[in-house]
Amino acid sequence: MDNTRSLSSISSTSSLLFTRTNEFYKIQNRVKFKSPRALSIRATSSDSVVTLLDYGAGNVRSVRNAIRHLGFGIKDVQTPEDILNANRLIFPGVGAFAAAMDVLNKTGMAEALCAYIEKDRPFLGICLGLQLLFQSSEENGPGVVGRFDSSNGFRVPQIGWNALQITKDSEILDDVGDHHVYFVHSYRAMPSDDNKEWVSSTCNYGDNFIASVRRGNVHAVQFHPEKSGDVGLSVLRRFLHPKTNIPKVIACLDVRANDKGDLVVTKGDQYDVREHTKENEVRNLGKPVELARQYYKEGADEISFLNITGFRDFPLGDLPMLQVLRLTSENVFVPLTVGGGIRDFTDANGRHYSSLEVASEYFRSGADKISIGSDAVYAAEDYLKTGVKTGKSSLEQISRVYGNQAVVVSIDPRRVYITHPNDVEFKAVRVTDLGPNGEEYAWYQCTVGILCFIVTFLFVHTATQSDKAVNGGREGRPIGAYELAKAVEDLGAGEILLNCIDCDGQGKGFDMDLIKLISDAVSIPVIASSGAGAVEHFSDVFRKTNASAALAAGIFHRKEVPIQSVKEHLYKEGIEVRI
Ligand code: 1PR
Repeated sequence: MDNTRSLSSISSTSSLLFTRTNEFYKIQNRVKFKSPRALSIRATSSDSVVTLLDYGAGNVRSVRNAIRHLGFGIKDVQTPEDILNANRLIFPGVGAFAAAMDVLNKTGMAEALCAYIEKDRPFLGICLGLQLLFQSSEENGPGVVGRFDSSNGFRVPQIGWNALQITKDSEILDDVGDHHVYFVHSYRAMPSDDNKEWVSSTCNYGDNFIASVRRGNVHAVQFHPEKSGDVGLSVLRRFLHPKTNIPKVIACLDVRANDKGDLVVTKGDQYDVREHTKENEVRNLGKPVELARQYYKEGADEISFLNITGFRDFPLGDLPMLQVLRLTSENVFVPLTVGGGIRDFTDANGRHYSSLEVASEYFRSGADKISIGSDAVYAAEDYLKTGVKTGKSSLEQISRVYGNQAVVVSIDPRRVYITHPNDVEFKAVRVTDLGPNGEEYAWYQCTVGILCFIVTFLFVHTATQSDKAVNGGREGRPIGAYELAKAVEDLGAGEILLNCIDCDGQGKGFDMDLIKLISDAVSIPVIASSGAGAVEHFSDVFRKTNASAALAAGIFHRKEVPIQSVKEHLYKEGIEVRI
């Protein structure tokens, strides 16, 4: 080791991570909201660009590739200001400690890094990027970095896979468990009483050394996540999609043309949106733009429009829907999601529209995110069959162009009870409430919208009222919600809207078994949907699952429970909300 000062010692206080951030934490701890584990909510990242500090001392190509693979763009640090302006900074330190500090000092990057870390801005140091946070071996004080001792028979450097002992909740290591991660290093930082508060994992190679640290938004790992397979990618993903403590309340407007051709907000019971009268008309609960404005004023954190017949009726033919978006975005200043009918389409004149064109039209009209339902099911089925990402599905194409934060996948599953989890090839859960014949398990079968021609074929000339056909016009597919969620995450979805046909419109609460299953399975945010009937259902879903947001429709449309009441209830329950 040399005597070049570390990042922790170049600032006027002797140890950046120990001293200054302690103050920060004292302040944070005064915040009055409770933050139970179940409230560790993931936010959608509005920023899909990561700042990378590559000071040119070595090859960080794999880190770049891994970041891009996860759907993020890269901005390279050119000046110290780039560090200060970063929203999310990755520092894959390479080379020797002394040489690295030398470059960082000469370029003014070291000071900028200190200032950045001191402000608790999101930071991930990798390998040397961890060691540089510590004081070097020649200095006194906590966090000493030194060379491995080779006298005890261990070869130095350590080059290979090793397991971690996780010592505290670090968020980014949530998927690591017993999996091995890849190390290549001769020096390591040693755990001590002084640094035990922020060591999040250790590893043993001759002796116990620090494998990762976490202090607020500042993370650093000694191993190489970009070389550690899927589990390493999950570490990067969890850093890029951080958890926050602010769950969202989303108002959903299911829209469709009624039988007179007017675009209305409707709402089904288990997806049946028709009144049970002689006329059997589409239930009409109001006008889309007006309701969206009202919910925005009442405090909705996001608004979703689902064009529920879009899959069978080409959505670009549905110009009123684009108009709804344009008008709503004029004075509704929260994120707008629009879904329905996002797929490749050839119209009656033989003109082909790609799903990307359909999505682009939605974005141009004011949508912040698009939501894909049926087409994502087909894409996931193909992907699971072949194991190949073709890059051609609507999901992949749109997330490649607009970023994965702009792509929601809407899942519409139906509960199928079984007596034993091995009865199906899909992931099953033990259900909280037994099935009609005492079944203890269920799997969640995904469904898709039925295309026009199929309905026409089956129900001669009833295409315009295909939802009069069974099951709200939906067809079950040979894929479970769990398998779909994992597959679409791989294909580039940035968020999951998790509906449940059985609970839709029932007002009895969300399907906790389903939401727990999916929100634990993926690391992208999950929106719990279907079944909200009372304010307690919202606090329940945030406490008992890892859902990032809860969506409701009927109770808002029927004015049974205003959005403010939901927010007030969550606040009273100690759940942080945007007021
Ligand atoms: O398949 O890409 O065209 O997308 C179609 C979209 O339309 C999907 O997102 C699908 O969920 C939705 N959809 C299709 N048919 C219906 C229907 O109701 N017949 N609506 C439908 C889905 C479900 C929720 C609903 C919640 C909350 N609506 O989003 O708002 O269940 O309701 P609640 O609080 O009243 O219980 P594609």
